[in-house]
Amino acid sequence: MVGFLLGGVVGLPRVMVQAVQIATNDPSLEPLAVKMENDIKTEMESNLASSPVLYADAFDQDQGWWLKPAEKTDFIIKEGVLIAKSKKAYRNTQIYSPVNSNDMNRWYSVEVEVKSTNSDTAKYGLVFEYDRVSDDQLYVFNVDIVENKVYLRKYVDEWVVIDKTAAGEIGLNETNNKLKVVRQGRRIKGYVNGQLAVEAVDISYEGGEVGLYAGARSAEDGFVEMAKVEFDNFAVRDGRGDMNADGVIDALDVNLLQNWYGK
Ligand SMILES: [Ca+2]
Repeated sequence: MVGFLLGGVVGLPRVMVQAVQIATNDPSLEPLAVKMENDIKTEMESNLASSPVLYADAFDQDQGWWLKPAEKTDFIIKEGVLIAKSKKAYRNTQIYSPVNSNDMNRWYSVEVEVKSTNSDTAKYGLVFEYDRVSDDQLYVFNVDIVENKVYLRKYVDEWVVIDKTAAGEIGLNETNNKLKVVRQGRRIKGYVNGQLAVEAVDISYEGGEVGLYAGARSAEDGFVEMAKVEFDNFAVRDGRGDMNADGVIDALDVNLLQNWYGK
């Protein structure tokens, strides 16, 4: 009976799904609702750590990375790492992987190891949900070494800071840091070396391409111009299979999760 009810709501308008959610107050359905909520909480705590790897890259060879054209920026894959270069003040280098998150229902994670190799003045991080065609949507999760801060930003006609925090324990020159973005429905979380740094509820985009970010600071402000940043062990995990109670993602799961995370 319960299975039939769940299957029956797939594809119905949102208002109908919400009506069914109200109906979970029915005592006969309560155990399922509790089980789903527990599963959701378990998944939230896991931060997709055990989800299957959709794409992994140790940069032993070029698997199809591409540079968003920008003056005085470049990258090279050699000796097992990807090296991003930015040779002009405020030029940010964006390098995209072959992965697009469009199909993952905003339920995935992106992680990488990164270090600056010629100064402590670089910015570096991850880009996600970039739209190559319109070129006007993009999230950036990055460490700013000069400011000693961690940022979560998005581009909607202009740059908007969604969340920021003090950087905490960050390895400086020649020291690897592990960065990770977790997208769970409406929620975005950014981790530095396993510690939650920034968090927000934001669904500006449906999905998009994921990749790497590096930037140089202004020489006029007293910082060196050129940033050289080294990335390794990039991975994207697909969390969709873990997110629901019955092993099959459907419209009810998505709505429950989005509502739960939106609170
Ligand atoms: Ca490597």
